[in-house]
Amino acid sequence: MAMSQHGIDFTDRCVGTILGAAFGDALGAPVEGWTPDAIRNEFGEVRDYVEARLGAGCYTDDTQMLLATGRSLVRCHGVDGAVCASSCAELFDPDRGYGRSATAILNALRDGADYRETATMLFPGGSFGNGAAMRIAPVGLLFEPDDISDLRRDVAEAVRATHTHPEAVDGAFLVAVAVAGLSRMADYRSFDPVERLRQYSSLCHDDQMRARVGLAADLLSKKVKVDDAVVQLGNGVRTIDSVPTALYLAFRYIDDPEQAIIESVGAGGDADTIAAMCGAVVGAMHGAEALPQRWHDGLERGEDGYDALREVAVQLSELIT
Ligand code: RVK
Ligand code: MG
Ligand code: MG
Repeated sequence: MAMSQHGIDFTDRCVGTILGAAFGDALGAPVEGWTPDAIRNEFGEVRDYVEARLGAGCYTDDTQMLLATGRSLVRCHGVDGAVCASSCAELFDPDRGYGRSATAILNALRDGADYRETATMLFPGGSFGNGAAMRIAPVGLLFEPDDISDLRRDVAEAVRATHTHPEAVDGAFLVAVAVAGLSRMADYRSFDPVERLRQYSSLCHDDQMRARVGLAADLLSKKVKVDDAVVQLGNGVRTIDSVPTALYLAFRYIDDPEQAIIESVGAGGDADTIAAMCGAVVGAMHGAEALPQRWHDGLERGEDGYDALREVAVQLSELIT
């Protein structure tokens, strides 16, 4: 067991980050695009993997890109934008449900395009989708929270091939900051989630992101009902409509990682991605051992499945310890 200077099992936190994302993705995928009401009527709560197009327990583009990003960090001992891009392009399986712009860019990268020129291929201002935030957690693991001066630059470089829009970069940066901080924190009771969200809000460069993360802090401090908070925060594929929601749910249920992920799936809309981002954050805080055994057992196996995700997480922890 690798104990970090903070007296925690940092390896388990890294595995919790990666698997938390994968579990959220695989749990949310079958209800991606559903309304919260439709999910409630069909399942009550989604507590387990259910059958879907790819099969029960199968993950989507979120985890595929996160795994590719993690592997590139291990290969380069840190962020190299070109390698992040080529690693994502290598693993790219269009069947896993990628966004429109992401698909076009990954195909172009496979055909040899320069990763510094692809982000605006489809949308002139770049994509504001949450595809940067959904895959960035491994980068957060590499940073000590009291030394994040280079984190924004590394995040931007890691996602540069697909996302340069300030909203998308803000979202990825906040997920990485949350993972950096919580993966090193001994006890979830040692921080004030409302204060933390306010701090995240102040880190945003994009005005809309700053406002939406501020709203998440307000809703948490006023103890607004979760369903109402999700309506106000959004559940869409746009970064402003999903990253603040995922952070809100992670902090609202920071004492209960299983419920945090279940509630994120229940938010509907971009459920796989909201639950993946929330899963990375609560997994960073609680570690893999704290996540339900049935989710470990049911996740897809195979070359890039459960064991591969664990392996890259352990390798990431070894870059630090
Ligand atoms: C399918 C107009 C824009 C836009 C812009 C819209 C997977 C487009 C994952 C685009 C995640 C979609 C998600 C996704 C991750 C983005 N103007 N519309 N400037 N920017 N959009 O292609 O990796 O589910 O409709 O960049 O960010 O599970 O198709 O992909 O939910 O957002 O996709 O944006 O998406 P992309 P991404
Ligand atoms: Mg997905
Ligand atoms: Mg999604």
